[in-house]
Amino acid sequence: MTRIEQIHAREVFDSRGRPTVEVEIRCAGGRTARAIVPSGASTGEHESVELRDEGEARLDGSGVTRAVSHVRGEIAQALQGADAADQQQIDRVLCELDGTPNKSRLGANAILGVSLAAACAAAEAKNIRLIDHLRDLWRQVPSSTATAAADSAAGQSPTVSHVTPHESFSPLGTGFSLPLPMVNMISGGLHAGGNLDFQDFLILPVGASSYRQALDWIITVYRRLGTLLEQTRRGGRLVGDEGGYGPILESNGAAVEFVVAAIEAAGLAPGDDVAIGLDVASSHFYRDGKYVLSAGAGTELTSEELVGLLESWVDRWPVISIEDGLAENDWDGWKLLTERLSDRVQLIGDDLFVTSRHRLQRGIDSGTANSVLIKLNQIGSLWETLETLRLALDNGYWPVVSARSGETEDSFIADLVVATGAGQIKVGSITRSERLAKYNQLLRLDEQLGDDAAWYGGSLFGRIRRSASTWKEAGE
Ligand code: 2PG
Ligand code: MG
Repeated sequence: MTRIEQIHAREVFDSRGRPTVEVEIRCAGGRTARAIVPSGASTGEHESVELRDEGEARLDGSGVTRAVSHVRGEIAQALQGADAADQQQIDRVLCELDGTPNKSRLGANAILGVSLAAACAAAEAKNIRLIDHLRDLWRQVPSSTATAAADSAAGQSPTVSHVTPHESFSPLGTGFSLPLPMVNMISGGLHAGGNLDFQDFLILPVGASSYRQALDWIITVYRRLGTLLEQTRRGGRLVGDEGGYGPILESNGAAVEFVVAAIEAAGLAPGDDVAIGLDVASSHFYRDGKYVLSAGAGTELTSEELVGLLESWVDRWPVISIEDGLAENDWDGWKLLTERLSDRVQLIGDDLFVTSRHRLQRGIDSGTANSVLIKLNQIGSLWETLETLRLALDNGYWPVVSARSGETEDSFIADLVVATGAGQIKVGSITRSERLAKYNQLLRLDEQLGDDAAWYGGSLFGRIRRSASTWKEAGE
């Protein structure tokens, strides 16, 4: 019943009105399912390649008709009759057919669309929930040591690491769990029209006792923040690509102050109830070895100075998570950041690792970062994404499953994060339907799974979770 009978693709549009790939797969027996591929704006240079119709006048070359025709042609032919439930084999065929290390021939958007639609179609054909099928797949993913040994046998990067530089929360990855959401409140960088350099100022409801309570808190903080920003009269309620506010403020730090004030205005305790996260997305303002900040008076910082700035923020505010604090190729800067802050902060590599297990392995071997952002379209297939997730958990790195700034109504990652028990999700703000598609699906799963799904909340941060009094004292 899971034998693939037909693969179809079409061009649809994402939340920024940019074309993207939708794939529909029909299995024997007639069950059909589809998936839509997301797209980033602050993309890392090591990401898999999203194929666009560059050079064409239509939609300024942003169309994806070439990727779509690859699905309808070569890919459909290669996978005719394949077993949609055998994800590893499907993704292997896709990667081999493409034949490049970064999926640039057929396009990672074409490949991922097929990869995800296969998983959805297999669930349909088996007549089970997507989440149950994803759990079946997750259980099939070998330990990272076995995968590395297979690489080595195939003559590829034979690194087998036994280093455990950080310790994440051990129940992660072992059963269904509802993720702690990390939610964008204020947007800057490439996602908003304001003046802030840092891309995301987020909140993590670490003290919430359930997923639903976490959402209630987030929505309340978001509303209070809107009221506070409106009073500034400088782009107050205007929003960025992910629905976070995109104001003009006097400095990047002022954004954190507003978020802390909004948490308090919501009647919650900064640090104990709701902690702060940042996505610095620093690769986009890294030029010639310097971090060039333009908010406020503007300044240029060395890696060490930027680490010092971030450390001062961690002392001053309840910052528990920092993503891409340093740029994608600044491994030395990252090392310093890790040495200085990994005991107190979740340090997420996004552009740094691009969901590649090879880049993550380099991070593990060199003791860099302690967390990895997991974005399906960075690597471009479901099976490879699961392998990276496995590698992260095997080595004590916190995984954070993430959407892209260009999203759609597809809620696949909500099922993925619960099925793998990865622990955290980052989907953007709490407004706009392409974001709510995921939050609402998590509400459904929460209800359906009941006691079968764990809620770890902030306890997954273990020893790095500090109480409000700790950061207040340190900042004084
Ligand atoms: C990020 C993502 C999502 P983009 O940097 O983490 O916020 O942005 O999809 O533009 O890369
Ligand atoms: Mg990022």
